[in-house]
Amino acid sequence: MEKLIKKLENEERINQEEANMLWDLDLFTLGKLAHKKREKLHGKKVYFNINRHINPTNICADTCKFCAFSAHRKNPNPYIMTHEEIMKIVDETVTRGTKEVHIVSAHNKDTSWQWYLEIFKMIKEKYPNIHIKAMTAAEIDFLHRRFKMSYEEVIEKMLEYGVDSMPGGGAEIFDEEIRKKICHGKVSSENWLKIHKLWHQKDKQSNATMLFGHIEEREHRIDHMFRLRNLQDETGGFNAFIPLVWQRDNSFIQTDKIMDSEEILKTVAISRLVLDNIKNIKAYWATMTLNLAMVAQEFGANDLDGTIEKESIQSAGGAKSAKGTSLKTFIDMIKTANLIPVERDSLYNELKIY
Ligand code: V47
Repeated sequence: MEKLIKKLENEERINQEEANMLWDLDLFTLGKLAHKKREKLHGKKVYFNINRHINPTNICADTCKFCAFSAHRKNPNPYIMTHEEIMKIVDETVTRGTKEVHIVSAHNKDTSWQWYLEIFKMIKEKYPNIHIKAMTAAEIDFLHRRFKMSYEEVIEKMLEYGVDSMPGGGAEIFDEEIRKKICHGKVSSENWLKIHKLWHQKDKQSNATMLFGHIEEREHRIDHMFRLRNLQDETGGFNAFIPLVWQRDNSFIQTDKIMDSEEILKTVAISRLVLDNIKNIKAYWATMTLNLAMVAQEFGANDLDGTIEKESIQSAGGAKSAKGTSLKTFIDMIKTANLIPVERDSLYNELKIY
């Protein structure tokens, strides 16, 4: 273990076997190593953005067992927004200073591919400066399967219709056995990675998530991180890694395992140490609570995500994030921790240091 710690202190790259050994370190040793790396990259800065989440439909052809947002089974309120309703939300949020709309839909068979993509064109025509982060690899795969379009064609259309960057959703856990149990039929791990690679090859950027705390084991998280690190070596297109803590209410997964804060922080810290080629680790406050996301800033993370305004996916699973948070809350919490609040744009350019 001492050899491994030395290796990390010297910022040498670690292999998968070594990464799996890191779980045996106590939280504070691990946290110290990750924090050192985080400080080297970002100093005392904590990044966030002012954004709005929009989920145009919750009617889903897929049946992911971990999901409480989909209207497929447990959520009793199926909906699909009209483009006018979406535009009204965008008009309102722009007046409040939003700089990014993060648009993620369920996989709705009763729509056309135009319904999905024209949302972006409509927003871009009216607000060319608003960053559109939209279309998870899972949605791209759904349009490909439903409308017999190749991944390349869907991506061309996304570019034509105004998508600026891709969110990291749909990655879940790459291990094929676990994936089969929690989201059988959804985009495969191989295709999730392929879609992001195609997007990066267009000189575009994206994020990568990992859903954890359900039925996966620690080694599956490490495997997930290594598949991302390998692709990032090839393309360099990932902006941020986002470990999403699974919210368990209203779900079809049977497990008594509870993810405690120590395990969440260890996962964040290990991701900072393994993903030496992804600059930002996002402690997504909606799945961690704002308090733990702030603690995570001292265990390797350097970002909180955004103000969100309305959050529907994690809050359906029990998170207290339905109404987003305020800029003032972010600034107060970051300053109280003796860290520096930095508002960023969607691609991590600094906009304002508070
Ligand atoms: O892929 C679904 C996850 C993701 C639950 O790229 C759940 O900046 C926890 O990807 N508990 C969608 N997670 C959200 C997402 C995201 C969020 C914030 C920022 C970015 C970004 C991306 O939400 C899905 C799935 O993994 N999810 N249900 C749940 N019960």
